[in-house]
Amino acid sequence: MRKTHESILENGFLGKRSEEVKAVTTDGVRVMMESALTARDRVGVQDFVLLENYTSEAAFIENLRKRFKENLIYTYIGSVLVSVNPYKELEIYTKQHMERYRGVNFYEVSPHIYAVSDNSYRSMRTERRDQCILISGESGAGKTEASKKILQYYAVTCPASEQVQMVKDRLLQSNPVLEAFGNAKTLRNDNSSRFGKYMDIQFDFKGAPVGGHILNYLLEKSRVVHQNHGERNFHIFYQLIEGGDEDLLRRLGLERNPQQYQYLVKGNCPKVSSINDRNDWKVVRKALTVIGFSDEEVEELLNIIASVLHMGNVQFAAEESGNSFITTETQIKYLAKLLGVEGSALKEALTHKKIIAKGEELMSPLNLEQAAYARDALAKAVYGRTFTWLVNKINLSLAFKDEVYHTSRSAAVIGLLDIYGFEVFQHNSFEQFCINYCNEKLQQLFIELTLKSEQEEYESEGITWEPVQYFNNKIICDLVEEKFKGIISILDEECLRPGDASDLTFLEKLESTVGGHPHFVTHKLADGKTRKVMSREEFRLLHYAGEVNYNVNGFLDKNNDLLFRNLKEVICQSENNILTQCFDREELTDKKRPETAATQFKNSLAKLMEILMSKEPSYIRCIKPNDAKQSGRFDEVLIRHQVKYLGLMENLRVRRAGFAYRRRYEAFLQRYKPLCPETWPNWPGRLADGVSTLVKHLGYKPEEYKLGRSKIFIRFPKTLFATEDALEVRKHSIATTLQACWRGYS
Ligand code: AOV
Ligand code: MG
Repeated sequence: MRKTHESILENGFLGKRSEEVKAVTTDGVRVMMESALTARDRVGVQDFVLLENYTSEAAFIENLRKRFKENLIYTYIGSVLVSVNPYKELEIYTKQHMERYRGVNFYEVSPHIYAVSDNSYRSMRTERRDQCILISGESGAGKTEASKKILQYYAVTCPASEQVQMVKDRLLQSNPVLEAFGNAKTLRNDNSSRFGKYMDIQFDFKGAPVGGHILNYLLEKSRVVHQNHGERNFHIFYQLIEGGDEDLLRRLGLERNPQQYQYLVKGNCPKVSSINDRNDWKVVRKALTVIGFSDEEVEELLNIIASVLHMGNVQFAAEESGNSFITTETQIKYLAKLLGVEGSALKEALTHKKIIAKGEELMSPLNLEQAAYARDALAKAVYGRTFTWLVNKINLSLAFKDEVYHTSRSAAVIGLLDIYGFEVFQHNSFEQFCINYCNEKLQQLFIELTLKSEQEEYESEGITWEPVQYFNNKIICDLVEEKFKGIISILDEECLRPGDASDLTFLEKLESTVGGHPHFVTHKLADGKTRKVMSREEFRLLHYAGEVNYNVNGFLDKNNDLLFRNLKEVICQSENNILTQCFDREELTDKKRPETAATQFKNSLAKLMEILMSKEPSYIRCIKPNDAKQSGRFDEVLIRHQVKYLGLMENLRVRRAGFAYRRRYEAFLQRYKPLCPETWPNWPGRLADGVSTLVKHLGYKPEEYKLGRSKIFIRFPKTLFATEDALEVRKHSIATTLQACWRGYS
């Protein structure tokens, strides 16, 4: 109780942190105001809501800059956490910090990712409602680091038995494994997530984490066979080569030099100063054991990883007829051994395609280009499916089973969403198209759940206020995903169309179908002339976060994502247990055409949105301070751009116009009714009248609250804190009375 008051005086409403203010006495109000002002001058306010000039973007940026300079990377907009990547290790993630945030009211302590984590946790516990934490921001802004910090917070602060400790360890250790196989160095981020990840942490009735489940989204498989200049393949390849011991490498037929492997040399970037592959290998190897991989499984997994490297080194030459043949026998030998398949069958499948003519099966030879294509398709399929297997395997190890109640349902979950951020490169392809579309969807969800719903709520509750204008990106989501006329539908149509369909016919169809859309641009101008700055192979989307030119080259292929049937047949025969699980023989007899990659992605995102909508959301909006991955550099132009597209100013205006806290009448009355003799133990009349009586009794002033149709809206957090304190006092006095009675009896 005392602690609460002191911290309210020291912190929240004056916008300063306890450790930043030296001369504060709780009874010396004048002293406090003065030091608060100087502190605020230096470190800014900890909630943008407290900015005097809250509609000014310049004031917003200035506040961010002040705080960034003081290493205060977190700031609130109400309950939304804005985080600026510091690009250096800060001493703010210790166990002591975690303890400081545990069980404390959101506004009482300085902004921190732990406050958001704790707030979600407590809402889950007290309201028994599933939560989710949505982390967004562009590539390199700090989403993945944020999600790891949250997980660590739960692992350290939640109660644990021996059984729970094992779950915590597994949850934590799933990260290095998934990052090894699913992250890579890009030009934007040395540890860029190349897959989307949504993880449910499941809690039991006591609030202990008892299980977890991961959903993964579209891995960027093309990286397995090609990397742009300055980028790398997935970390695991370099980790294995740098860190694997001599015996292991000998068994896998690998040399300790990434430059030996065609699939690793494309980006010409074997070493990254911020990455220690050898150490990371040790971490990953240990993590696999903690998660519960047997030695055999690890061996089979590494066989597959090594086989991909050997695949990349398979070379072809052409006979006079143009038919290709394999020139690298050693590679085939290793491949046959590692994949557990017939060498000759593999060789044939890499250089031929099975066709069925007049009911008869024929092997048609492939030319050089086709053979290389088949090889790369195999490498991508093997790696991609192994990644999915890995996620499933981790899920099995995290699965919650209640031995007592024989149920796999936990009491409640907290979901963490960490996807690939919005990205723009010199050359953008199908992968960037999917990644940026995913970010559009997430922004749409943010708008639906905060800006739009907040305004709608005021309306439906009959609370008067000024509407705020904001850009709704639904129009771009529709452009991409609408049935029959969206870009994905048109792409699928071209993929299914027999005959002369190609990437360029796809582009032509786009022009004729969505050419007039305000967020779509190609080299063609409306008057038939051409736009010189754009290539004839590109279309441009005006995304919420900026313009991106997409080169259509490879769109059809990547969307079709087909593997020649005879290659599939060979891999289905594999003696490697992981591969037999990944390549099911039933697939060979299944006549139905599988869904295209983009449609699968679209459907899985739609499902994800449903999952997120069903939970109570919290938001972390990550900002990248500069493009050089450097600490201490605050690039104003870049930051202003992000503040704009993340809609932070609109967010602030909606928030400022609104109320800090709202609760349904029944929940509010249920909790606070002991504080008023007229509502205790039960209020017989209308709920709204009960709440009105209660707050009048508590001395709420008219400007502090409003009563809507079904909810009470409280403008300032301090009003609520005072009420919470009163409740504490009341509980305490009841307990003391009970104890006295008890003593009287005994
Ligand atoms: P991202 O997840 O948002 O990008 P990361 O979380 O991987 O970005 O952050 C990029 C890098 O920034 C990390 O590797 C760290 O070096 C640094 N960093 C981020 N947050 C912090 C922090 N709180 N403290 C210290 N360093 C940090 V992407 O996955 O590319 O969209 O797709
Ligand atoms: Mg990431």
